[in-house]
Amino acid sequence: MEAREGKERVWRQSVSDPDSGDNGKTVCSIQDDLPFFLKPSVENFYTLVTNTALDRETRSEYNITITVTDLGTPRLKTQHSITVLVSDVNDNAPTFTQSSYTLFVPENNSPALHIGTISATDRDS
Ligand SMILES: [Ca+2]
Ligand SMILES: [Ca+2]
Ligand SMILES: [Ca+2]
Repeated sequence: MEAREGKERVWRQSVSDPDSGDNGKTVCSIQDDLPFFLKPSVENFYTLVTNTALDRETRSEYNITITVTDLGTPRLKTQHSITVLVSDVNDNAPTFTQSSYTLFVPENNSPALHIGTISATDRDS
């Protein structure tokens, strides 16, 4: 899902509370410092959705705590943790570790003489 623009569905879960009236009504929430939000779908179903593009090379793992609270008195709550792993997409071109190289070779060299080494890396996995 990396690099795709927002609104990606990550997870869907139903919650239930066997009590009646407000004692059985539920509200779900997650931490608000994450690039995800919980969208209510049909009754008692919530969908976890991304609200921005994710970048695996910046952050590849998110731990989300989902809290479900009822509206009774006193309010009762249950928490559930899920881990979201951002899978890799090939969105980085390989780069050389130096922008330019100058190598020296003596004249009258023998064939197959080792002149030097250059290297390149790729941020994708
Ligand atoms: Ca990326
Ligand atoms: Ca790449
Ligand atoms: Ca990537």
